[in-house]
Amino acid sequence: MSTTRPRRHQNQACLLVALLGLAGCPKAGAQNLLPNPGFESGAAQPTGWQLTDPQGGEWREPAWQGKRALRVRGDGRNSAAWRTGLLPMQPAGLYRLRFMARCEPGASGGCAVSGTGRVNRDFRLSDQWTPCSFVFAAPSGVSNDFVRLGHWEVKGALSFDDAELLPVLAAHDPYEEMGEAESVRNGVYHFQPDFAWTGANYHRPLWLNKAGFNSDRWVFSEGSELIYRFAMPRRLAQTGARLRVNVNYHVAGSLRIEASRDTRTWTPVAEYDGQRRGGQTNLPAALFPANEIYVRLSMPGPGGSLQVNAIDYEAPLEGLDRRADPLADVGVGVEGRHDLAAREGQDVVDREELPSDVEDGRVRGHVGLQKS
Ligand SMILES: [Ca+2]
Repeated sequence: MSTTRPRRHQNQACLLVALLGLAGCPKAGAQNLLPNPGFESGAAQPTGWQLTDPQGGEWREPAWQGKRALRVRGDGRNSAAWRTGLLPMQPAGLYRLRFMARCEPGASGGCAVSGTGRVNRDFRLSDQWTPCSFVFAAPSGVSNDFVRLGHWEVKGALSFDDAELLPVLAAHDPYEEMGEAESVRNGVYHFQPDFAWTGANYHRPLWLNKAGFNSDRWVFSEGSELIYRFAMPRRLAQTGARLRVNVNYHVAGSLRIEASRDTRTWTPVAEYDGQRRGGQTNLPAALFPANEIYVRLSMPGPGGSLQVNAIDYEAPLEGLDRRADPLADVGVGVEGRHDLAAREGQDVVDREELPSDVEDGRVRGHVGLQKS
């Protein structure tokens, strides 16, 4: 295994340069989609931002930069936020929300909340100004949403300054044809996402996103639907598959799990609810062998409310030489939804590479996230 490692990393570096070239020459920077992001403009109120509760905060000094910052305040039992109007976000687009935040002296409990109307991430803050950031996928079919910065059940005050919302490109490792949370080990493909990662609800296999998200779990309500597409490296066939889903929180309703080879015909796989909070199931054998499998999670009927914090998938692959490092020399590209080259002409001004790793007999994918 160790002999393949230097070659892989060298290839990776070359390809990255090529892809950055395709993306065009960086300009001064991509446009921050947030209004008045330093919170310095305005008369009685910061231009472009308003409080959800007029008593829930202030616009005042001290600031991280400039003179003013946004502040929210609570009694330990309530919540409040500053929010923008509707912003022109692309359906299914990837975005990074970044801001500076801190607890004011004496604040305790609760957490900072941040995100849009449909995607949230909590942050625990200290009394020092700290950069906070995460990347998320906007839901499909939603072209406008607001951004909010606030608190949940904090006793005391939190401050925010210098906020930024930028479109992001996801560059998957084209040699491994896998992204974050994907791996092949001993001839078996695994997808084991940790939704607390930098990219929140985004992973390469995510194909349709019509659900809410909070910090590290999907939030399902009436009409929510997720589809993951599991297409294997080198278009290898899956000879079977096993799915594990966990409902970490349940108020009402049920979660329906189905599988498909083509998104037209769906086969029931499982249904989970308050009594049966998830489990591990083999997908129907009639679906295999298959080059790609779609898995749909949806909520039938009205009035449902539940959350899902685990969606693990594994599939044995046909024709892999298990004696070798299984995917060390893959060189065939597979189209991804956020393929960097497919969005040629967009500006790349920054790059964050998340760790990739190679172990004996195991290749783990990674994804780089880039501002555009
Ligand atoms: Ca400021």
